[in-house]
Amino acid sequence: MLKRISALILAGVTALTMAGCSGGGDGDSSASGGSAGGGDDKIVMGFSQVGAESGWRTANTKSVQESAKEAGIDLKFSDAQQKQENQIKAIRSYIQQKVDVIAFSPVVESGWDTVLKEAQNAKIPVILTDRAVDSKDTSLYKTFLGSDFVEEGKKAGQWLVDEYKDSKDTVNIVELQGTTGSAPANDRKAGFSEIISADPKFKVIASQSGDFTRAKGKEVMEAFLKSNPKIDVLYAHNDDMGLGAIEAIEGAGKVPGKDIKIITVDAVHDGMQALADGKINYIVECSPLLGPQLMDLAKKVVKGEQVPPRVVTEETTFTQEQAKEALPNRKY
Ligand code: GYE
Repeated sequence: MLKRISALILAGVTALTMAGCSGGGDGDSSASGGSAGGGDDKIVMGFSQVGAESGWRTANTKSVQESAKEAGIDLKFSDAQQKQENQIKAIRSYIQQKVDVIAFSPVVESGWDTVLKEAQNAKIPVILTDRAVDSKDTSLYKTFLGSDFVEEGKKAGQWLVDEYKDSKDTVNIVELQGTTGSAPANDRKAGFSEIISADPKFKVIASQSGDFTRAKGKEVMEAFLKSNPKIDVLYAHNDDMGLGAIEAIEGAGKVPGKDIKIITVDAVHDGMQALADGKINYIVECSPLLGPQLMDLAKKVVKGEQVPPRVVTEETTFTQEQAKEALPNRKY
């Protein structure tokens, strides 16, 4: 008798347990499981891009958009046309839309504290990509992913020091700076200057912004050529300005790469082509392919996981010979 009762109880408990287990999962499981774990919980990222000023930027935008798709992240993208006020507007609209994470590439370094505070108050994590901000309060963003621009400037300066190591003559340098107030313009100038200032034969005789564009690079180089009869070297903070300057140099009847040596930064396709053709002498690489790392960081940040405060991109440099070899396999 007792045996029968306990057997019945056991059977009941088992049945209940099974019912409990299968509650949401049996029969209907695909329906209920589908709605709980499906598309609804996709991470939404608001991304504010600087603009479309250069080949680098175009490659960077493509990398971000493609990687978001691959990572299953819903990307809201806006182009600020090189204007800080447009970026601030975009970030405010992402806050209003309650996105899961905001990423942006700040056009200039200063003036971000207020809007970053607003994102922090709304508990939306922020990731800086490509360019830095000068905010003292580093808790305003989770991490900064991008190149070491000071290092890039130093590499450019070092090439020059090596190239002219056997000469005692003065080397007249003109510099085309990137967008005024931007991290890459500030840092590429500082790194370069630090290296070349060790030898007084190097003289920067003119330095002006070409806003990272080809058109401006050409325009400013034309002015440099008019007011400076002897220019030995051009240091351009990106390939596009260098390419614009090449047009100006050729227009003035001089041979780029020979009469005037040219160093640039980025290593985008058109720059590498000009390097392989002998019109540029040296390029310091700056990788625009930040998308995959950005998406990984975004996933971690949204989950509340710790991420390193600074993620530096790995980069190299190219001589004319190296450009010829690398060109066929270049993705951008
Ligand atoms: O070098 C330039 C672009 O911020 C690293 O911006 C980037 C720079 C890049 O316009 O071509």
